[in-house]
Amino acid sequence: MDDLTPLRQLWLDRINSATDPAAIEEVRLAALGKKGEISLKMRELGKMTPEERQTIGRSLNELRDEIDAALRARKLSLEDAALEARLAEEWLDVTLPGRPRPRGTIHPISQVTEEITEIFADMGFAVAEGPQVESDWYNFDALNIAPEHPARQEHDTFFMHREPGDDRPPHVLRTHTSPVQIRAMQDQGAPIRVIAPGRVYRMDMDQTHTPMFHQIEGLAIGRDISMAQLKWTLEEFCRAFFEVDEVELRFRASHFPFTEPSAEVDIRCSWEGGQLKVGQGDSWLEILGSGMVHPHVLRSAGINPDEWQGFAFGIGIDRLAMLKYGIPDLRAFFESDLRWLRNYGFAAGDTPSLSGGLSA
Ligand code: 2U9
Repeated sequence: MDDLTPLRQLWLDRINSATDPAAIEEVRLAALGKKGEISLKMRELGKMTPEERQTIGRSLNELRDEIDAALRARKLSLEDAALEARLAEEWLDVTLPGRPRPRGTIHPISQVTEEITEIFADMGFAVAEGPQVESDWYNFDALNIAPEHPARQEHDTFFMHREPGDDRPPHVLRTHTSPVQIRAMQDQGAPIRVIAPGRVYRMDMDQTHTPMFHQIEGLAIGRDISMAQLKWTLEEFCRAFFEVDEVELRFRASHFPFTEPSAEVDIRCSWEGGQLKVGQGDSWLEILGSGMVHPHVLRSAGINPDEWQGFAFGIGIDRLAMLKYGIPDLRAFFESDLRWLRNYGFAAGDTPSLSGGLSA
């Protein structure tokens, strides 16, 4: 045990051959761990004479310290080398041009749907959804539109295919979102306050019609809900939607099978310089239809009309989007023209909110 030089060389070689931190740890345990070679040798000192213990003990202590220092130094140098390698691999050229802005935009119809939904949600209306393929009962009968009613033809309905010999009435592509409110009343009963935004379908195609378009309908049923509350609700909606302090609405008597009385609603506006200004001027612009829900409709949805009453309204989203954002051509909404979408689309993340600004 007198000459520790070969042992020293052996461990220093092993340390230098270790190429990663795990190998270093392995060498440390084999040399200096509880059962490591150097530790075992130190334990043997106990069996030696005091003279031997003094000389060999000192040499062993020196060797242990040297191996320990070599292990630490090797570990540090391996870590430095690993860091260098990572830095070399992950270098970044900060002089490169920035990434282009994401090109996707929010479609104006999605934006306007969100805006309208936000306004009514703020007034306590929950959002309801339902199927786009409906039975004729939900789309027509429940809404007081009898089979022979001319409204069935007026709606230019798309009928779904039935197998030959299947004489059941065909399903239809819903012509309005009203079936959603029928289902909501059946599910939740009264009182109820919901809005139903979504796609609707009518077989119509010209400058002002597309076979698929978007509606948002509202329904509020309570014990004594009246036309007065309908008027206030719609005024609040228009103020918020058109982002003006004052609006004036005009209710014109109309007829819909599902409401009685019924009214079409116009808003005071001006078209000065070809630009729509809401709340001032001498023109009137029709913006929606509304009325008190017909007792037959309430009864169809399982609600007793002697106990409950309320209002409903229907808004064409596409037309409102055109009016608010000065979009001249309805059909462009559905042509997927990227230049049009870049021009009229909204930045992703600009979620409309009443506190943060609807269209800001
Ligand atoms: C239930 C009861 C009544 C919804 C209503 C209108 C009047 C209306 C049009 C607006 C523009 C359709 O997209 S549009 O062409 N809608 O004029 N909609 S009252 O009445 C309902 C709905 C559901 C259960």
